[in-house]
Amino acid sequence: MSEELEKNPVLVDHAYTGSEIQVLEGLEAVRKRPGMYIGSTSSSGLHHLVYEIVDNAIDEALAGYCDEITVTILEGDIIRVTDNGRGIPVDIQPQTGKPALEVVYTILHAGGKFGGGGYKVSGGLHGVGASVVNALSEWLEVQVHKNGKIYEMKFSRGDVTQGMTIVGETDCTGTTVTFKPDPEMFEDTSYDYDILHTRMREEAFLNAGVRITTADQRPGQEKRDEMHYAGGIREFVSYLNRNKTAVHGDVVYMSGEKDDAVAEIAFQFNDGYNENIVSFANNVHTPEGGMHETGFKTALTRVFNNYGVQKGILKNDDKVSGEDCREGIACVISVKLTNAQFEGQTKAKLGNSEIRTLVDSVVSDKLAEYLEENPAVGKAILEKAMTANRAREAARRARENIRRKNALDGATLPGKLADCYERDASLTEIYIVEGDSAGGSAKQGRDSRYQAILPLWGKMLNVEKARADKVYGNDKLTPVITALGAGLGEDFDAEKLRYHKVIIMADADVDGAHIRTLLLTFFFRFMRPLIDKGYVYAAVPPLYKLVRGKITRVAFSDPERDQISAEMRGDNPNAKVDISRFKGLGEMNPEELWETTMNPETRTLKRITMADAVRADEIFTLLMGERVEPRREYIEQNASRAMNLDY
Ligand code: TSJ
Repeated sequence: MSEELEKNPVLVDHAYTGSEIQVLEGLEAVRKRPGMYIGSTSSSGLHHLVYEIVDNAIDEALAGYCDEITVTILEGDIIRVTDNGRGIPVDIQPQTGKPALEVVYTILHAGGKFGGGGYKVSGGLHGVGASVVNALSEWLEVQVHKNGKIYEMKFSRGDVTQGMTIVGETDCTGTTVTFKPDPEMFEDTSYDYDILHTRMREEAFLNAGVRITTADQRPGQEKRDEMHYAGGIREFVSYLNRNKTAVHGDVVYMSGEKDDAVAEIAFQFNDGYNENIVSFANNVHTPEGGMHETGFKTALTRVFNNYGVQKGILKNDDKVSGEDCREGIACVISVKLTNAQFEGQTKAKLGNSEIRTLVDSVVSDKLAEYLEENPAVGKAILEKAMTANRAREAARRARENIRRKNALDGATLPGKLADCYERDASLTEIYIVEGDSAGGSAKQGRDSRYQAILPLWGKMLNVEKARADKVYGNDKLTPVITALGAGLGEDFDAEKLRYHKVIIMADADVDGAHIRTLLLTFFFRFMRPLIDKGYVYAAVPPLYKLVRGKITRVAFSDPERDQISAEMRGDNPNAKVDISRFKGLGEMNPEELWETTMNPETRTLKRITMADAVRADEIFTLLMGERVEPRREYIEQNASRAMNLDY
């Protein structure tokens, strides 16, 4: 940042920032505590930089001046974002004596998403976040097409390296920002195209009519996707159901507003058993739900019960529960409001109670009306809820039977479990291991003070294709349930967990990925808090063993193998390093398994998170659902890499 600004932080009262007075700090603060501004400096923070920039282009679209946004990953993990809006203002601001463009990039606007305070709404604060991205970029360049001219400005780590310059003429308008995230600030600066693509697809659904293109131009991984959804969140719902069978033709859509807030809801039921509600507040995903989801759920249950009684489908005393009403729903809720309060550990839950009232009244009025006009839809959904109700009753009876037999309450631990001595769950780990031979090595190699081993063998139940009553009492899943000791489904109680690290250890091949997916599906559907609390991990076994004389080392990837091999050869180009591929966990002896995959000092664990429920559900459905073709495609495309559920 410029000398003068650093010594003399200014107060800008707006020009285009709306009414509030912004308290400004220097960009140094951003480099000192990046986590405060972008959440973290891990992969999620790195991707966040892109969202911050894109948000500004989206605001321009919401203001009605832009309908095309392109996000490109260039060679070297450089990001370019372009829009066809009016172009960031370039005129000199009276308060600072600087071009507005420079102010946007060099002055930190307080009140960002992570810095506390609220969140901007469409047409509100432009340029929020641009300075943060600038501060965290090794370099950043911006080009503005406006007034028939092309203006350019360049920065490095927040400092101006080229003041605003006219570099050409143009007959269009728009903004292009190109930046390279600073490797000094991020643990890893490589971008994941799928993550950006998924988030941009969300933005395209949430901002109907805006065409968003993502492109990967890194050599060897070129890709391009154009996303444009005139139907907005209706199309989002169709997308959620794309590999499923819908039980009614049309997506139901409702919207309403009160004061400054608007709510939009779209849903469609499929013939599956899962509930898939994806909610947003001001286009920010709220995976932990909040007031908008609560309002929706309460109203949905009430409307269907009233409707059922009124039409004589539900007899007087019969009631369907909220869960029954939501079985098989795919739903998107999008609310926009001023002063959104994000709560919860990850700020992923909407706290504004006025939104509950708004969503509740929109659903109460509009859904009741819709059902009057579309009785076939009402009947289809209600009958599904009644079936769900009967199945739930059956599951409850099955569960009680088992409970009576004492199988699920932890009193009898599974025979195959090699438990640890420590009783404090916060200190213990359980390795769930595929296959008896790997299980044997793990039992011998472990530290039995705090590591328990549960070998699994044989064919695992695919819970996606089974209703809850089949899961209770399944002989492959019962050992997992009893070993963890916390029950499942509605009865799951994380307080009772016997281990706070649940580590899935499977081979690094397609079969291993399959087992991992089956187990994760099970946790996802029946022990969701386990994933929400971050207790589930995947062990990362090495791929290669390198031996030179008495020295043995292992590598987890091809580049690492090559690097270690070079290191082991050292200055001696003729030295022979013997490289072999681990075919599976079962091949490793107990010491090797301990050293590479189980020793907390040297192992790598990958935490499984559910930040993107859409993406997880997509993979689960694809891999586990009825449709064979998309599953084959997915497996063919992804066979070589481990399943990645991180956002
Ligand atoms: F993040 C950012 F600031 F760098 C950025 C801003 C990045 C990208 C890709 C686009 C933008 C951006 C900003 N696109 N369009 C705008 N528009 C304005 O800033 C703008 C233009 C005209 C007027 C006006 O009142 O005439 C007002 C504004 C806020």
